[in-house]
Amino acid sequence: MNTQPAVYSMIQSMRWYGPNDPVSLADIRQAGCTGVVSALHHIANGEVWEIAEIKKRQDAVAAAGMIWNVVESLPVNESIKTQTGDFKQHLENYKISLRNLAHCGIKIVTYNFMPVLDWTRTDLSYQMPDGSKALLFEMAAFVAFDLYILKRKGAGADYSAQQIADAKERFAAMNDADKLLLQRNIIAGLPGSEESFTIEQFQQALDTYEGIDAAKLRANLIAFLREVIPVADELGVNMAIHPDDPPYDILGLPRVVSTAADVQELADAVPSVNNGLCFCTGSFGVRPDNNLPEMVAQFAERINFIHLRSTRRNAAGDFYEDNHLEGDVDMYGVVKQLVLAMQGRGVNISMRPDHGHQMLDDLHKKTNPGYSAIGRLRGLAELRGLELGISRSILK
Ligand code: DNO
Repeated sequence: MNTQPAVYSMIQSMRWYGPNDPVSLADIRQAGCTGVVSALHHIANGEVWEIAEIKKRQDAVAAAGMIWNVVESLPVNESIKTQTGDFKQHLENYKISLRNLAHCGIKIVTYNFMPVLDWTRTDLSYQMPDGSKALLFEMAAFVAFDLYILKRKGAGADYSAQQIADAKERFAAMNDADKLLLQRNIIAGLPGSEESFTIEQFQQALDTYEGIDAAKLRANLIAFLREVIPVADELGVNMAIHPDDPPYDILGLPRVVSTAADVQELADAVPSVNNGLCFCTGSFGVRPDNNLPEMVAQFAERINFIHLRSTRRNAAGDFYEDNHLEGDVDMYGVVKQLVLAMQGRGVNISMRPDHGHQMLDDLHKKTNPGYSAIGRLRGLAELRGLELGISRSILK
């Protein structure tokens, strides 16, 4: 008889953008993954994901010897976030897509509730000392975009005199190509973002949030959860909201999934554990007031999906994506809490190494920013070793 207690561990997964992804499913499998995180990016935001389309993606992943275990993302239409226009129809569509996914056996669904923009960076090829390239959020460049390219009304009131002076100096040093690139980086849509804008379209999108403050956005999010979580409960689907990246208001837009208190409010409003979290260390970790290991312990029962990466910040508010085990994130503390959470719940939770540096051979290839093969492979390999070491030493 086997008397060894079961050891629960993270299900190693990687994001795959579909057939156009320069990283192949075979690459992902060779990285050691059993899970593939994917979305039907070719279906317009807000449209129903039909079973046939879901099956096609699922079959492609299965043919490569893996499982499509997590949807990232089933996007929430802007009309739902603002509660305007045809939002009720979009809510219905969302529920139908969830039913169709559950019908196919895909039961972890990630989404976010960030207004207009998804994740945001200013520089997608920030040179690291070792020659690899990372993603950077540089505050002075971001403020310069807001004040001098977007020229958002009232933007000046959102920044300190120092931030404005830094932005002015930064902008003065940019040539036209730099300005265009900065604009593109911020609003043309990073991989996985569902939207891409010109400056005019972007301003129009911002205008739709006039009068929507954090309280209103949170109320709209809770209204969304009250509609969707009962359906998830019925289907056995684990929803996983992705935190704001970066985790604070930007460009006058409120953000309401940035801190432990934010998450707790959502949990209190809709207690089902299917109202869960995508625990993204790279997003939460940008704020020094987020204690990540403590947050894992606090939300252990509702962490339905995990993104592991690290950032390094400075006093000016810049941050770049560091190696997975370096930077400001206490990755040891986080993984230890995750190992404990999984044993406590008796589940394996899906995890993907989030982003990675563009390095080695990938420096000469076209890659999706943050989603090159080798950088993520390095991250995954390090995280896998960290987890094994922790489990072996604490689970006697
Ligand atoms: C960035 C990603 C995000 C994430 C969405 C989830 O790399 O983590 O784009 O997929 O915010 O809805």
